[in-house]
This record gives sequence, C-alpha cells and structure tokens, in this order.
Amino acid sequence: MWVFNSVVTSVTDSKSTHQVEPDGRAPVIDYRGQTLDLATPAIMGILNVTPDSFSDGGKHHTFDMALAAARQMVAEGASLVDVGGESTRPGADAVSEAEEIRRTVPLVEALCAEGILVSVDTSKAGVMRECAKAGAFMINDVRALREPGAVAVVADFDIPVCLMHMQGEPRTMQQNPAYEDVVDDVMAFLKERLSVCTKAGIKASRVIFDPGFGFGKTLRHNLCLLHSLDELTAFGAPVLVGLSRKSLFGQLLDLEVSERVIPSVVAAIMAVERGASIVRVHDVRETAQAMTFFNAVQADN
Ligand code: YH5
Repeated sequence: MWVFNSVVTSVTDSKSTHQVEPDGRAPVIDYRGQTLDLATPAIMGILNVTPDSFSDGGKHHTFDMALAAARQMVAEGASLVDVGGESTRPGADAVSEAEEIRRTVPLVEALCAEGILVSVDTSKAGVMRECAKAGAFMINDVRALREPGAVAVVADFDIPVCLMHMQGEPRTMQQNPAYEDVVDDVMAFLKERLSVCTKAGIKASRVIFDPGFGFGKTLRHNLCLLHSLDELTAFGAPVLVGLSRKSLFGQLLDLEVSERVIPSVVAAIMAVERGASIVRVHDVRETAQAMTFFNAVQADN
C-alpha cells in the first residue's frame, strides 16, 4: 500500500521538530473541535472579499454572494475556505485594519456556524485576533507573521498558521526578484520564521509552509520551486501551494486569467505528487476531479 506523503518519515531526523505517526501517515490538524485531515491532499477554496478582486471581478463582495460561493466550494470538494479582505495584487490600495475586519469577521462567523473550516488570508494582528475570536480555523499569512503583534496573536490562540515566503513587498516584489538559490533561500526563510514562531510558544505541529508562488519570483523561479517542491515537503511541515490562475501561466502560455484553469489544475496535481498537503485554488470542482483521480491511482499502488 502506497502511503500518501510517505516522505514525512524523513521528519524524524534532527533538523525537524515535526511529529509523525509511527506508520508515516500524514498528520491531521485539530483545532477547537474541528479537524483538517491531511492524509490525502486537501483543497482550499479562495474567497476574495475585496471590492477589486482581480480574479473573480469582485463578484464576492456582497455578504450573501460570498456565503453562497463558500457553500458551493465546500459542496464541490473544498476542505476549507480561505477568506481574504486585503488584495496583495501589485498596485492594489492598502486596506485599513477596521475595513479588513468589517469585510471578513461577519463571513467568518457565518461560515463557522455552518461547520465550514475557514482560513483567513491576512497579515494584520488585529484582523487575526478578531477572526480567531469569530471561529477561524487557520491564519494564512503571506508575510509569515512579520507584522507587529502577529506572532503573539497566533501563539495566544494556539491557532494553526500558514507561513508564506515573499521576497519584498507586494507593490514592488516583481521588479527584480533575485536569489542565490531560490529553493534553498525559500527553505531557509521558512525555517527561520518557524524558529521565531516556536520561540514565541507556537507549536511546530500547528505550522504549515508555503513557498509563495508569484510573490517576488520570476517565471524561472516559480518553475524551479515547483520542480523541486519535494525538497520543501521533505522537511516535514505540511506544505500549502497557491498556483491557481497565477501570472506564470500567462507568461508561459499567453492566457487571460479566466483561461488558466487547465494549467492550474495540472500544477496543483504536480504539487501534490511532490508531497504538497493543501492546494489553494479558485476552481474547486475541476481541481477536485483531478484530485479524485490522483488519489485513486495512489491508492492502487
Ligand atoms: C499563496 O500562494 N496567494 S493572493 C495573481 C493571480 C491569481 C491569483 C494574476 N494568497 C497565496 O491568489 N496565500 C495569495 O493572477 C496566498 N499562498 C498563500 N498561502 C494572490 C493570488 C493570485 C494572484
């Protein structure tokens, strides 16, 4: 029997603090009576609650539409829904903490009341705190808890957290991204952030890694990171990847955002084949179909 994510057995080495079950099964993440099972790859559906959401034309900006979109993503196979009230698009307007709370908290409350697992895509400590109080299951931070107070909030609530790598800041990150070795540099950054987290009392078993596709990376950097993603997953922390509809597909294939579904699904499957545990996607239905096929093949070996 082939066991998904069997590379996790390597986490028993001295470099990693991650616990693994004796049979090498991937972990589950438990928080406040809710469970995210990572024994097979999980799908995180993207729910933008920004009026200027580039990828969905801003159509989720009203509460009822956002709720309906989240329910549909869960029905189509999403294990959790990622609610984001700040756009990280280059050139997007900054959003105040109060405005971000206003956009996210009511939705987090409503989704949690329905038993839906919610992650919140934010870098602001105040938003993290209010969303954790509202019942969020996970914090998803593209700045890896580098904003003031963010580490302390995650430690206080003992809430699972995704630490993402980003070089620079959204406004300027694509101007001249440069690395010594993109895979080594991303890994070193994530290990450093993990160390900051554990020193502040955050349990390593609550931490998810993300290489941050498209965040201060050229096309070549993105391809290299996906090619060598197993070097990241071998560390033992669950790995989340966000490739869905991103610019690398536009650069490589000259496709508009809405035309990037097929390459996005292929990329998601390539990531789980290299050990990724969570894929963050816009197109849940299509990704779930591919994932069901992937799981069926894995179960047969
Ligand atoms: C991510 O990778 N990404 S927001 C540009 C696009 C399409 C999509 C031009 N939050 C990530 O999704 N959180 C975002 O086409 C994220 N990992 C995690 N953990 C950017 C985005 C996008 C940007």
